[in-house]
Amino acid sequence: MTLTLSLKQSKLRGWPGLLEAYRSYLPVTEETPVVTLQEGNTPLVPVPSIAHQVGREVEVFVKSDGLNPTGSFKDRGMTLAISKAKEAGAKAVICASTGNTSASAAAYARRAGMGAFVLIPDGYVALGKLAQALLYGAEVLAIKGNFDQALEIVRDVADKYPVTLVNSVNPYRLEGQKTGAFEVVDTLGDAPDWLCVPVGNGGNVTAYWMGFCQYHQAGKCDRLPKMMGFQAAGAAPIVKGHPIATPETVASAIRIGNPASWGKAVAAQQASQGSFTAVSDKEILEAYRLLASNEGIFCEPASAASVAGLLKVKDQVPTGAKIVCVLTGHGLKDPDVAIKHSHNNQFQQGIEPTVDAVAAVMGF
Ligand code: AN7
Repeated sequence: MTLTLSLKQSKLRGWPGLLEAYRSYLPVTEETPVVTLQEGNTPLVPVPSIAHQVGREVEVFVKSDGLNPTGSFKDRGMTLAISKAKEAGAKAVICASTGNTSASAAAYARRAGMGAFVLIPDGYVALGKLAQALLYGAEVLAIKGNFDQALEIVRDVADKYPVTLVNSVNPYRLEGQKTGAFEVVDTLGDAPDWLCVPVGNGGNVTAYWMGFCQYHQAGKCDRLPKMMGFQAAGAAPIVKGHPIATPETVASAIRIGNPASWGKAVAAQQASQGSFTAVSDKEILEAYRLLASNEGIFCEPASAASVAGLLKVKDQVPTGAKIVCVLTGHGLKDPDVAIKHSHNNQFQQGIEPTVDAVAAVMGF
């Protein structure tokens, strides 16, 4: 009787969220209030059609981080950043964002009973992300400028006023995000050969590397992966080696010209003997459609840069390699791009509401 009850209870409780699951690897104490939406524990899904395109008997998986509570990997860092802000007595947080950070900051701040201010580039945030920030109850400030300008402003505001900055320059963000690497190793039993990741501010590529190194030191994996970072060609400051004043790409999440974690991202790439490569919007959209129509996986355009990148540099892949591509955000974040860039012959409108008319269009 007691046993049945406790089993039932543990099933009901389920996954506890990242701070409890990886407590001993994270900078938390008994005093830290845990602000969680039970983020993390996202699936690592095989994508055989992508592996087939690469060839060489490789295995390719995608880390579906769009299945986090607010639909992106940002929740991994936000659970820790907001918990630590609450522990320190913060009443409000602020961030600049291309969309996902604002959605995540808003959700976790409100859950912690704090105010959330988010600065976004006016007109360049995907619809789903804007909808989230508004409904979660953030103060949304759209500036007539791009993400890089918004980040400069929030850094200054957080210096001058009593509000905590939760962009990835806040060290707790990357500490939380490194759990993505822990989960990959926990699932595969070791690190992969390659970790492919889209790069905007360079925070995630840095955090994954931190996670793999920490797990390696703890004896949880025998090897370390090459970190393969991919930027959109119109927003590729790291690849080009200089800031881009007016970044442009269909992948609005990574429309960033002056990455906050530039130096750390390059250090991770060098230490892991990986690389940074640019992918065109056309290549991003091809991978985006391929993942959806061949694998049933709907990610946002920026996330597809990881798969587009893998396909672009597939000639460098060692035979039999295990590769993980991080899909950082959910496809529903950006319905406009999905509708605009699906194949238009798939959507037939104005059909008469009769069986005969429908059957005729179906080709019967
Ligand atoms: C889906 O939300 O910068 O290289 O303000 O939303 O760690 O910046 C988002 C970045 C990749 C790039 N994929 O990660 C923001 C923001 C998605 C993203 C990135 C972002 P970083």
